[in-house]
Amino acid sequence: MNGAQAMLEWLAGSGIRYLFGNPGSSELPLMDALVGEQRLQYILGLQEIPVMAIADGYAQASGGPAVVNLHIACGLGNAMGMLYNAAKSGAPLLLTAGQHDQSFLLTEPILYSNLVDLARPYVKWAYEIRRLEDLVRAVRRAVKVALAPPSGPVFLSLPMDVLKAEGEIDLGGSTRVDPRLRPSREAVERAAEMLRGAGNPVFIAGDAVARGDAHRELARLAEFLGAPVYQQTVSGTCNFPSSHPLSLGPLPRVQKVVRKALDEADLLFSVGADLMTMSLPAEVEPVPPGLPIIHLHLDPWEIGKNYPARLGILGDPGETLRELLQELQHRLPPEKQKEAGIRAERIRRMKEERESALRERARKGRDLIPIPPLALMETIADALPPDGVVVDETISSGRGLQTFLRSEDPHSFYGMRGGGIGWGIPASLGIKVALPGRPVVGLIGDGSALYSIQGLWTAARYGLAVVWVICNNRGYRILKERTHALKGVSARTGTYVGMDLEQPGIDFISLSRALGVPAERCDTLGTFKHLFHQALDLGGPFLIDVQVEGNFED
Ligand SMILES: Cc1ncc(C[n+]2csc(CCOP(=O)(O)OP(=O)(O)O)c2C)c(N)n1
Repeated sequence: MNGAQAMLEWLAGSGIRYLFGNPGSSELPLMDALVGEQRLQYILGLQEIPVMAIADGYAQASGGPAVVNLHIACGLGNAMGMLYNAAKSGAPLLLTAGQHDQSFLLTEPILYSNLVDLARPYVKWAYEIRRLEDLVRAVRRAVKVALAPPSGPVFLSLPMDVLKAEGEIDLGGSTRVDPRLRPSREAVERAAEMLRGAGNPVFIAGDAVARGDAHRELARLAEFLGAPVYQQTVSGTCNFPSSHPLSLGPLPRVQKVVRKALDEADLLFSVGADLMTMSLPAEVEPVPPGLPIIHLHLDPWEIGKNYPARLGILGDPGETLRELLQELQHRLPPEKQKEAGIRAERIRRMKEERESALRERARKGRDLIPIPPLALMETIADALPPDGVVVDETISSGRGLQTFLRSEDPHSFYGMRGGGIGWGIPASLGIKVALPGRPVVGLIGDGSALYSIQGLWTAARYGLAVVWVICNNRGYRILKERTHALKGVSARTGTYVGMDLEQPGIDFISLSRALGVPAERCDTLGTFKHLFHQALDLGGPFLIDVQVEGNFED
């Protein structure tokens, strides 16, 4: 066996079924070893942005690990933005890149760089394998580290001489670390005592809830205490079922809105959440000063990161919430249980009022041309099959989406945590590979789509039935809105430099068809509904270019 064959043998033997990549000459021993390999399918992306984001989507939706192979310095360089996104979402993935033969490195051959240094800021562990004897140990360790909580990408550089070297190789097994960490008895008792004393507790659910499959446990505790549940700002998954009567949806990245949501709380329970990712600084602090916080997370970095946690608990959300509920069931006196019931009823009514007000706003736009994005979001949410999976890179068009969506299970929604656009088209492909039985719909801004449009070809090549809805406002509306808010020259003149995608306009239909994906354009919600249903039934990839309103309200 040579190094490349040993690596594939180990991966296949550990149950890994896909290798996502884009090759170059330093990866050729690996490409050669893939010939005839039945257990591992190579999925080709036409540039490293799509490759990395496909792998990120796959890692998140499958639980990982995703395995990626890229081409040396510039291949890795192209992937950095999406590697950043994957690191932010804690995607368990093994990123590899070929390296030149080690005897050659000092001469600085073409495309050479120190790959470990390049990858290091965004991975949990980075290493260049120097000897064939170390290969299996390094791969096994890398996969273990990627999966162990807090999960995330790892990097291995694979010099060509190691991939080509031959020898006796003991493949051994693999190590998986059980992540279901339980907190101490004392921590559970203290948390129960704080929650018991609260008159107005508010919960924020983070991605660790969905990852740990703890919706049910969180719902039970929220019901028992009559606490509203918000999802963290910039959620990567569905952290709490949207139809639950205590679900008040995701917190927006707007400090003053978050502050309003938390102002009346007397206790904040952050369950597996990041407190809190914002886009721009603001004068208002989103968390009221002095608000007592219980912060539960599997990642110690997140606990008390920005706001002091009166009680920080390292633990698995599901395991901890189960114990906490048991403890509270012993402690909560009947009058407190009654108060919880009254609070729950108030929250349920508030949720209903908010939803019907938003539906009313959407309803007013249903017949307008161009389509107001809010009306489009309502239509999509209502037309989505119950087992549908939404991948969201709508940027400004998606406001209201999560209020309309009936996202029930952790896999029903995926959003971009990192903020590097170009993620949505390819991420939806990786999610489809991981969840082949579920309808996957990618909602993508026209600007974002163009960073990784080659991803469409991969869908056509491998028959991945994703439906993409391009929210086409012919520009970078979010940037226009934010420039406008500066109240400078743009706001006075209505001129926004570098934010229009017109003259020439971009023909998404030709672009999509050229890459092998059928596509149609529509201007009305009626046509959209028709096309959307057809696309969902097609059994192959499809792209709908929806012309939406590009102007924005002051
Ligand atoms: C890799 C990367 N480059 C640039 C940006 C800056 N950026 C943020 S949003 C945006 C425009 C998004 O346009 P579109 O997808 O059409 O959504 P819209 O704002 O029109 O809703 C840009 C360029 C970014 N976030 N990431």
